[in-house]
Amino acid sequence: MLSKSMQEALNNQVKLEAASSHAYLAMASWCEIQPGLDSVADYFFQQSDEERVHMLKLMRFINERGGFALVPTLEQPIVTYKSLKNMFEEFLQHEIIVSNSINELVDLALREKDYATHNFLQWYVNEQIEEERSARILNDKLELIGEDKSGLYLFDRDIMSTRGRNSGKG
Ligand code: OFO
Repeated sequence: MLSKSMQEALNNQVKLEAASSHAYLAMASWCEIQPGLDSVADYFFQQSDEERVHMLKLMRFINERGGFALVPTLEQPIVTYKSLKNMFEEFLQHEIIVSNSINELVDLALREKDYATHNFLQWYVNEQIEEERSARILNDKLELIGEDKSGLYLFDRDIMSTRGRNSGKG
């Protein structure tokens, strides 16, 4: 059985995962209307779907453990970006926020001696290692490419192959 405080903290994480899904959907849509970024758009459509899976996994766990998973209200995310680089920086910052939030949850689970939730959260701990790593690699690539158009062409062409271990997980 979840404590009230753990239930509330997990529901906050549900909201953060939903907000991530929303933010990446907005990134996908923005990329789709930019010339030559079709694969980057696909990448963020998939990323958005993956975040929804993270949200659902949490919701099912909350309900299974005797709590009540709340469908959150969401604000409109950032919908336009001044550059692709700027958008990827936002992506990394967002993942860091999510990782910190997962760490807080793990900390709470330990303080409450809630080992079932602690065990459940390990999947998210591992997931965040991968997500941050992917976001960092993509940011580093864009840093190298700079304004080089052929580099950007290759970045778009190859981005789906960087999803690797992350894709389809849930
Ligand atoms: Fe839910 O993993 Fe990214 O945010």
